[in-house]
Amino acid sequence: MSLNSTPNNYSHALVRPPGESFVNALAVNPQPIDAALARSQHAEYVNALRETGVTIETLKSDERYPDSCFMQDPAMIVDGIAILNRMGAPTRFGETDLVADILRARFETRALTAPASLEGGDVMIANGRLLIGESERTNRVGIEQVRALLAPRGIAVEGVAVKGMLHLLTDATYVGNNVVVVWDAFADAPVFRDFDKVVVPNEEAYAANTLGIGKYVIVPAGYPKTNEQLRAKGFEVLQVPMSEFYKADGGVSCLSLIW
Ligand code: CIR
Repeated sequence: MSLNSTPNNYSHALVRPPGESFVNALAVNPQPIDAALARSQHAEYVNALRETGVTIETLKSDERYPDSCFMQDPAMIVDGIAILNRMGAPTRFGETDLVADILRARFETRALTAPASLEGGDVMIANGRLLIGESERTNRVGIEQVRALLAPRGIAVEGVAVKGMLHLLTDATYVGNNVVVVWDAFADAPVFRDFDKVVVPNEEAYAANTLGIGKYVIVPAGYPKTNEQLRAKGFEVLQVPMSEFYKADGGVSCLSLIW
């Protein structure tokens, strides 16, 4: 069976603008965050999403959860079912409940259970393959639970060791047409062998996190070498200012729960 056709045919995105508490978002190297600027950057992100033609549903900010604008993490939609993840970061635990009812109303759902941990930032759906990073946020039990859930549907899960970065998608994203955008240091990983690659140079490492929708790729603004390669492969590049989300270790894929 095919998990995803070529190009990435997404039609829906759920987003949640950052609240005031976004200034307290998790970060490996915390820097002062401007919440108002983050909100205006988020609005530009939503404009870019709109340009791709997806239907956008915007949820209310939730001050209890500083990181809850990163909608990619608490759930994932695979093969028409919604999997409710069990977050790896304790301060983000309640975020799954925030999206559970919305997803139950639209999808058949499954929930991961303790001691699993798994965040959507570790999940790459790519040309009929489902790669899941084993990272500080996603453990082997989480990967095994997804594997067991999807095996009856004929979907195989490939585990990928993730070291020195937050999530698998921090440094590699699938944009459709068999193209993976991958940070140079990670580009030779055997798991990417069969993909066509946009190799992101070290000085543009943040640009490895992208969001490919149809002929478009949403990217953080200011990374010309990556953009040039994407255009050479026929994609239309939509740039979004992301300085405040960068400070919170999040990128453009992280801001949407997409299907
Ligand atoms: C966190 O550490 O959980 C957030 N500050 C960043 C989450 C980024 N999400 C993603 O890559 N999918």
